Amino acid sequence: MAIIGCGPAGLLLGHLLRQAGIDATIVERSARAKVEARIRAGVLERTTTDLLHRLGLDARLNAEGMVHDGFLLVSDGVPIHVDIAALTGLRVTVYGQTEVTRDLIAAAPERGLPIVWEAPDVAIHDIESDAPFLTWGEGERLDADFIAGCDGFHGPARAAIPAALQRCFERVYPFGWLGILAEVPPCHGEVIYASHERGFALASMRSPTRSRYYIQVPEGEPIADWPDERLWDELALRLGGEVGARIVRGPALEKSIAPLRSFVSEPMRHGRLFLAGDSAHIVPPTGAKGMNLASSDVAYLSDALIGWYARGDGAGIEGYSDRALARVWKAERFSWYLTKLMHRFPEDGPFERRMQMAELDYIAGSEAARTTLAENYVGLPL
Ligand code: FAS
Ligand code: PHB
Repeated sequence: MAIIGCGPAGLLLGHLLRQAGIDATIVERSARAKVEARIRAGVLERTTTDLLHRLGLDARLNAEGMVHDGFLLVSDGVPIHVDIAALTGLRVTVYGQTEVTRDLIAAAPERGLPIVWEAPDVAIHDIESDAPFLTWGEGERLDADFIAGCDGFHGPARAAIPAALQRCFERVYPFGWLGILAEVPPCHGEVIYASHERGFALASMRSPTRSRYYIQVPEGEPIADWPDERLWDELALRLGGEVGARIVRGPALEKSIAPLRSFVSEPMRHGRLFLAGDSAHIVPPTGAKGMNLASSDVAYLSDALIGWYARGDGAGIEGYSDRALARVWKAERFSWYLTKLMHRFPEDGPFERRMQMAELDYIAGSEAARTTLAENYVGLPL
């Protein structure tokens, strides 16, 4: 098995296949230090934590992960608690994607999972044959039975599927998320999603002493316009009330703007090539689904490949794309819905704002509405 990309999708797939005794090699464009330094997702649904438990690579997750029973929606300063544990019997764990990646990379040598770092110009060959292969650098080649494109949104795998067979769906949002990571205690014990006249804000964390915050900013906003103090002021305004007043300020360890888009490329398989994770789909991070969708893709794909290698059963492989996409589209819907509910869109007027406020007011008063939110947030069943 040849895997392109050493993010959560590639690493989880590689470890699951190795655990089943299947040879797998990860080929990664970047240096290990760069991959391990990325600040990305923060909330793990059960799909991801179950895989880490199954792999026996959850020691640090169990020791340092923060299990949350719920999250908060704030509408113009008024909090709405969504008690996911009471509503679904399930919880989420706050444990940075950065840490998951580090744990999986650290375990690779002992699990017999080779990672080729800094592989330039990875190219995909003969995926319509039963002997596909990768090439890279100066004459490097990896022959495999299958290739998994776990190479993210900008990798080469998706482009290897013939355009005539590909269907892409995309919504680019007219704003991005300006994120800050700071060594300061969180302002609240749970993740907060705040809807405010001035725009969306999110309060999250990485540990009891390290916080992660975001605010919605117009697309193309220069980060130079956001010195730390201005960002802290805006966060206090948008989170509002007691929570905003409890924000502890500190210097940014990392500050960046991520664009937001919804994107799906169908199918997620062509011949001996499979797509998993961001190579096939992107969600706005509002629903905390990005990394967790990579996990569900990999759960399906590893089951399919194990069936093929162990029993010569091709049903899982044939059904992979449809099965993965059924869950992808439900996560796309939830992420799009929560993004539309919580953000201010430049084209929206007073009526649309009232619709958002009425929806939040309905959620505040309806256990059925909060249950719908909760069961999507904890992750739909595989
Ligand atoms: P990844 O992008 O993580 O990994 C792909 C890997 O492939 C990378 O290591 C890359 O270097 C490698 N690669 C690319 N091209 C290659 C080539 N040609 N040859 C070899 N290797 C190649 N999700 C959330 O749930 N919450 C968040 O807050 C959140 N914030 C995000 C912020 C940013 C800036 C970004 C970009 C994404 C964010 N996401 C978030 C989504 C993110 O977590 C992804 O869903 C997750 O990383 C998906 O994992 P992978 O599919 O493994 O892709
Ligand atoms: C984060 O902690 O980075 C985070 C949490 C929840 C989200 C997105 C990001 O929905």
